[in-house]
Amino acid sequence: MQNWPGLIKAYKKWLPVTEKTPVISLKEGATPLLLLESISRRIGKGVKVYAKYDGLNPTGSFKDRGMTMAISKAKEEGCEAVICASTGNTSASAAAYARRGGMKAFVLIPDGYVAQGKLAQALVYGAEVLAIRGNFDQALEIVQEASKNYPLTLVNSVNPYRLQGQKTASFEIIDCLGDAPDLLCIPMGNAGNISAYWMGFKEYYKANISKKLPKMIGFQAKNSAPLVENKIIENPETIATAIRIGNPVNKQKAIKAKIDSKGDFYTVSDDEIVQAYKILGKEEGIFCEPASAASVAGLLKIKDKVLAESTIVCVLTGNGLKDPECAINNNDALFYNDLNPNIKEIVKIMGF
Ligand code: AN7
Repeated sequence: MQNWPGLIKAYKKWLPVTEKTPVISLKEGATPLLLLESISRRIGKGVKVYAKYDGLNPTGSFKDRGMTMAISKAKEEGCEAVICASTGNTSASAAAYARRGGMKAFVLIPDGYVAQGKLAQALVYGAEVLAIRGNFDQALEIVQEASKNYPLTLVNSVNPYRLQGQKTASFEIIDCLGDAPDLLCIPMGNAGNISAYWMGFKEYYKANISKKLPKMIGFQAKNSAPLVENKIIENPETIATAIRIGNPVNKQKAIKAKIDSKGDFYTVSDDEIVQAYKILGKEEGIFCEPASAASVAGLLKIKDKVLAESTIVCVLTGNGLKDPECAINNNDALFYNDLNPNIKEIVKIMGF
């Protein structure tokens, strides 16, 4: 859409904003819903699988949907500084929107476990980056405490405006498909996004804009799966650093979404994530980050449970460019280097 105004303006009657709310936007939202032919073929049974490619938001992740709302409301309330803990994407998004709104951004990250692209963004967007010797869960405890005691607005997904903004992804899916899908496959970290999607689906359903509600299928990485194992994981580990989270703050909301939608939660191994990541890249032309590939990896894993003729949406939460190290280390490409600049040698390698 050429004159897309950003999601707050596009969906304002569904959002807690008024004429007085200063809209801080980078024209986020309106991301593509792409048919995945290769993945659909792998599932078979006449199933149609789509990707909601939210890695095409302005800072490269779905966090921008929540951040335009959280930062606009913070600005409306006179806030001068925001704070968040982050595995990377929240910090990039918070920094971009806070700075655009003329506010300071303090971001706490687990030192050594944030993908390079995300760290680069937080730095360039002008955040004050505080890397701790600890994991995301510890960082979140600190920012929750700090925001209680100091003039700082917390913009993690405990901030209700975050989920309000993020629910618009469900609206876009229904606006595009004409109804809700049968299954919504989504990676879970802090489980804010699955909760937000469920809220969005319910709102359109209640307003009779959609005729059905999807089953919410959440996926976590195998050694970072507190929601599947139903316990806090003290030392979560996974290649998908975005979802390396052991104690999700939106646990109760996510469990309710699962139960109310008759959905389910599953784990996927790092190998399964990398497998899906590669398929998306080389067969679909879609470069997402490993955490995002967890939704497709999970769907492939549970394909025998999928009903014939279903419509399925997998949420691709972040852009592949966020994590170049993962890309360089996990691909099946033929890469010849240190070649002589000689046409005969070059075409010989090409097989001519
Ligand atoms: C690409 O940036 O928690 O279940 O601090 O970056 O709503 O937490 C990121 C989470 C999925 C999980 N995919 O979403 C952070 C952070 C990507 C992510 C998730 C994240 P939630």
